[in-house]
Amino acid sequence: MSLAGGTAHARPQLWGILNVTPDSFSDGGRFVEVDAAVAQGLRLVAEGAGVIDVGGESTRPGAEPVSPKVERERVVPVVASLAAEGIRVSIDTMHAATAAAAVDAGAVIVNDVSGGLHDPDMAALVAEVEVDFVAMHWRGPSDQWDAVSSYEWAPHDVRDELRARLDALLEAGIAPRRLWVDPGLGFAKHPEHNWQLLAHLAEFDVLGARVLVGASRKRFIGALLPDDAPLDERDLPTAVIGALAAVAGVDALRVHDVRSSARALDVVEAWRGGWGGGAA
Ligand code: PMM
Repeated sequence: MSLAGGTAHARPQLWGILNVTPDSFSDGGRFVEVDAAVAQGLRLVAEGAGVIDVGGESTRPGAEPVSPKVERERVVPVVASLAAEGIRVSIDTMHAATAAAAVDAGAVIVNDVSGGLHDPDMAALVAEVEVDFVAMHWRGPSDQWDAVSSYEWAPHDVRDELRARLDALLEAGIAPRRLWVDPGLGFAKHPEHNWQLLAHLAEFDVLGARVLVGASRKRFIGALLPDDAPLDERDLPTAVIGALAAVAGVDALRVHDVRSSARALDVVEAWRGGWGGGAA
């Protein structure tokens, strides 16, 4: 990530979210489910996603945990089909066994919301298979959030905790160029923490890793809207956040609605006279 307001930004990559959970593709049998997921992944790529982030376990507060076996059965056929189409696939999992199966099926990024803390085998696995690794800021599962969501100053606390994570991941043998960080918006964070993190994304520059931000449709965005606003009304504020994060120099945005975020990045590009900050 380059310095906020600096000149050498590349256009952030859009990572399209593909949740392969029964509630996201509810009707029909297994094949319909896989086909629908693959079709959705292809659609997101057509709209501008450079990566498809496939997840088989919801991390939302109150969601039922699934076994790594069920998670694998959900995601592997989808990962394999998308990878076979030449798409860069990320696997969103906290389980090393799921990550291993997904990488076998063609995934090139492991996105772990626990940053390798949940599964003690994760870091060694990622080091061995030599793929990119997203270390998201995490303070534990959602049933513990009440007890762990206080911060002295979120941007510094999160930065320092991510630095400790990166040290451990490097120690486990993951190459520095493979590492990404993510502030983990909404994970053990109150709305004000999320906004503070977004307003101070440049704090993460010092970590020397690429930065991914996942604000898409999160509850703290919903808090800006009327109570009865449907979920997709969060896409416009999500895209605005993406534009501002792009100006701050982030490397990737994880979003549900790729189309609106791609348009927002087009605006940033036009405004700046092209990525790299050419003269107006
Ligand atoms: N958020 C969710 C799931 N996975 N991964 C990363 N790296 N960053 C995030 O912010 C993140 C994530 C939860 O959101 P969803 O339920 O909308 O997928």
